[in-house]
Amino acid sequence: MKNDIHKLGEFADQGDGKKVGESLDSLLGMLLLKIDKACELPNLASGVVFEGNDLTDCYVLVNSGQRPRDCPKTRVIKDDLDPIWNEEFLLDIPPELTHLTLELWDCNSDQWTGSKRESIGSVRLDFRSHAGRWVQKRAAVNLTVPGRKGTKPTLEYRFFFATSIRQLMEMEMGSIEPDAAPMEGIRSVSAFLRDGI
Ligand SMILES: [Ca+2]
Repeated sequence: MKNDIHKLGEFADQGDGKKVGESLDSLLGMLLLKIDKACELPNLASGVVFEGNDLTDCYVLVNSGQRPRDCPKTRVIKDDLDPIWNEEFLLDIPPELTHLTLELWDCNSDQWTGSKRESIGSVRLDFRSHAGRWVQKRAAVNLTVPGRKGTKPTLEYRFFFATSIRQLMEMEMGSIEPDAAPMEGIRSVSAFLRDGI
């Protein structure tokens, strides 16, 4: 998919309007996902011998059914119950995929004992009903551990699901997030169309 877009960018750079036009409506499934932040997370680091400033070290894993080690993930934010990531992902979406699961994990690698990571909870991301536009969400986290009293843990993210290259281009040209499209190919095509086929 990313190769197709790259090729399209090359057609645009070569000034080949016919090939650009033919490729615009070719079908694809591509998701731009930006994981902004989480709020009010439970503290999975508490209860050990030394508490001090040791808090949950959270990262988010984007699960589309692959093995965990193949899934994209954010960096770990250490000792923070309101972590901010602001990380972007560009994902090829196979036709049979109905949703993604955003999994929140506590990375325990700084502790002396215990398992390497511990589940905090998850959020289901249904992207198919929102094709062709930016969607911004603040979703309740389905916790797998007890929450802190009086808190409602949330995960904030935004996404754009494109089912055609034309949609990707419209996103690029009318983007609310100018930095959210790390695709040179699309930029070339956009510039090409602005100058006229
Ligand atoms: Ca910690």
